[in-house]
Formats: sequence, C-alpha cells, structure tokens
Amino acid sequence: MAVKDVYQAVLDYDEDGIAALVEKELAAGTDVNELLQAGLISAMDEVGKLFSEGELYVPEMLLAAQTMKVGLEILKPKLKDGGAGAASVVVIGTVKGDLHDIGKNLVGMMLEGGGFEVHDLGVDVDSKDFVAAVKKHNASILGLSALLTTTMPAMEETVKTLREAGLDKVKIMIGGAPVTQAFADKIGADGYSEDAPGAVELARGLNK
Ligand code: B1M
Repeated sequence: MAVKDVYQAVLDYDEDGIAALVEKELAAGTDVNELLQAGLISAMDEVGKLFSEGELYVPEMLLAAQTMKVGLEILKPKLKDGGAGAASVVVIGTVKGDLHDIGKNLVGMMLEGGGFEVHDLGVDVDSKDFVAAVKKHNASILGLSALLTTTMPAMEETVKTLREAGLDKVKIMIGGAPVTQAFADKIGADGYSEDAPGAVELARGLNK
C-alpha cells in the first residue's frame, strides 16, 4: 500500500476501488495533504498532460475526474478541519440561457482535482446569482462557461455586473467552444482556456 496506488487508481479509472485505497492510507496515518497532492492532484495533472498530448480523450478524462472525485469526497471533511490548509475558492457555472454543462462539469472536476474548492452553480445562471455566490463563498475566481454564440453576451453582462458590484479583485476566467482569447480580452475577463486542463493551469496563474 502506498500513495502511488491512489495515484494509479485515478489513472486506471478505478472508481469502485479508490475509496478503499484512500481509507487504508488514512488509517495507516498518511498525511491528508500528501494524499491530496501526490495521490489525486498529481494524477489529474498527468491526465491533463496526456489529454493535451492527444493520448486521452474527453470520455477518459471524465472517468478519471469521476474517480478522483470519489477520493476527494473522503478527504474533503479532513481538509476542512484545516489539515491541508484553506483551498482557493472558485465559483463556476454556465451563463444565462445556456444549458450545456458537460465541459463546465469537467472543468469543475479538474479544478477540484487541482486542489481548488469549487462551487458549481449549474446551468442557465443569472449574472446576479453569480455575484451573490462569489460574495457568499468569498471566491477569488469566477469561472464562466458558454457553448452558444447567442449566450456569449451573457458572459459580458456577468463581467459587468461583477465589476459594478465592486468585486474588482475577483479574477474571471471564461471558456467554451465558441469562446476565444480575443473575446475574453474584449469583455474584460482575466483569462481564457481552451480546455479543462488548461483551466487548472490558468486558475493557478490567476491566483498568484
Ligand atoms: Co448543443 N449546441 N444545443 N446541446 N451541443 C452545440 C454547442 C453546437 C455547436 C452544435 C452544432 O450545431 N454543431 C450548437 C451551437 C452553435 C453555436 O451557437 N455556435 C448547439 C446548439 C445550436 C444547441 C441548441 C440551440 C439546439 C436546439 O435546441 N436547436 C440547444 C440549446 C439549448 C440551450 O443551451 N439553451 C442545444 C442543446 C443541447 C443538448 C441539451 C441536447 C446537449 C447538452 C447536454 C448537456 O450539456 N448536458 C447538447 C450538446 C451535447 C451539444 C454538443 C453536441 C456537445 C457539447 C459538449 O458537451 N462537448 C455541441 C457540439 C459540439 O461541441 N461538438 C453542441 C463536450 C465538452 C467536453 O466540450 O463543452 O466544448 P465543451 O467543453 C470543453 C471546452 O470548451 C472547455 O473545456 C471543456 C473540456 O475540455 N470549456 C471551458 C468549457 N467551459 C469552460 C470554462 C472554462 C474553461 C474552459 O473556464 C471557466
């Protein structure tokens, strides 16, 4: 038994087996932070790398993220005890009028795998609800997803509403198939990512 087994379980998409491996490691006294970093986060980093290299595709990435989530649920209460320090908070959702959530869910799961505390507001989220959630959770990053060209203006509206609420320090990252870096620049978002692994890297950079 070793943390390496937890890491390997994520890469093997062993959703049924990972809980027992994590529990065993905790019972053996392994540090929660080490389990999170070397077990779950490193594995998701590797998954992200393999995806970028074209070795893995979206279905495999979803399976790995789902497996990681099972392990993370066991660690979460212990992380909240302060065992591994406070995680940076991200509020994420799909903007108003848009019901697509597969990519957004993947981004949320990868961010969790990357060590962020994620509050997912779901789909068809009004700009005012984004702002309320950012305040409620004291988020440092707001993530917006849109899959329709017709809902991209809702991203701009959300950026505007957040800034008007005086939340200037909150970083806004956006993504989704029709979204581009040029659009992010145009609406005053702080960053854009083409895919889920890139979103984790972007969030880490925005948080510095
Ligand atoms: Co819709 N749909 N859809 N759809 N749908 C698209 C997006 C479309 C391109 C299909 C097409 O015509 N070729 C087209 C949009 C055209 C456009 O605007 N340019 C379209 C349309 C038109 C529609 C409807 C209007 C159809 C209709 O009813 N006439 C309708 C709209 C409903 C609404 O939202 N109001 C509609 C409905 C649906 C379903 C409900 C049936 C279903 C969604 C189910 C769900 O999400 N739960 C659906 C689906 C599945 C698709 C396609 C086929 C697949 C989208 C997907 O999940 N991709 C899509 C065509 C396509 O993209 N091939 C299409 C997989 C996912 C992993 O990728 O979401 O791109 P993606 O996410 C990536 C990146 O974009 C990025 O990372 C993710 C992972 O790497 N990313 C972020 C995403 N969010 C990010 C946020 C970040 C950072 C990165 O930071 C915060």
